[in-house]
Amino acid sequence: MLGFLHVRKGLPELGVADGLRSPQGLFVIAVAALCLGAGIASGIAYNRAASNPQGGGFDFAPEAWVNLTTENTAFSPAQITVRVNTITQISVTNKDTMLHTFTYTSNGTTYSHDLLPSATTSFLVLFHWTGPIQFWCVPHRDLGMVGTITVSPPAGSNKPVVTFGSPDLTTSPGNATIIVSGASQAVAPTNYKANLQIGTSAGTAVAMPPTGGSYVSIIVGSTVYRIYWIDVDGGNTISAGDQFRISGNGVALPSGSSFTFYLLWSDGSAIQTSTWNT
Ligand SMILES: [Cu+2]
Repeated sequence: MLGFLHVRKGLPELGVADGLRSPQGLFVIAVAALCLGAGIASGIAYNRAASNPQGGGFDFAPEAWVNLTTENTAFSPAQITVRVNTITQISVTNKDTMLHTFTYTSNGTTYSHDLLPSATTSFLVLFHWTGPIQFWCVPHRDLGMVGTITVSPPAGSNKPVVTFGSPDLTTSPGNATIIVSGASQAVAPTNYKANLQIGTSAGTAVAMPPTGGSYVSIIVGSTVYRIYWIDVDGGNTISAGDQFRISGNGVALPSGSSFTFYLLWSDGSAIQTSTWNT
């Protein structure tokens, strides 16, 4: 034990404050407690010492992975989702020739990771409460180099109750627009799946698109359909007032058909349906 301590003695001691800002190559975990309601702040960061043959480390591994790039002074994607209570490795590949940072504030503590040019920087995050967290690049925040982490509920739990208004075939002629009239909780769209049935033929459920205005394709029979999510309030979650739009693959829905749109939870269980005839 004395020998162990002696070996350690020559190493620089990194305190918590040092760990909050990680230079390239240092693997940092940010254990952040986020409480939206009360705004209670707490956050700690540790240096992962697994690459150090002496001393302590972390006897756990990431359970989920999120990859981003920075290119042309922008994060891509700018909207990412991290599940609550899930150790998640975020890896950011900086394709620019300039330094960027991945910086966010959780409960009053700011965590910042330097992203060296032409390199990939990884760090671990763990959030205990759901909600959105903004992130940005320190040098380029004013240029709009910002993004959002959505901390989402665990799969298969806290399934929201979602209600639909009557399907609307006139707002977007040739398409069906389904307005979300209520949602018991606002969660990221990737927690949902969607499916479509035409007549008696159903497609295969797919995850909803992660960003407002984008769509997923569902094949029913041999025909491709699109399901758009329109994030009316820009909240990055499916919430009351948002819309689903079902269309053909760049064309109008076929006439003389009966449609059913299924909104499903991430485990495939049913949440809400809407039916209409063209
Ligand atoms: Cu930058």
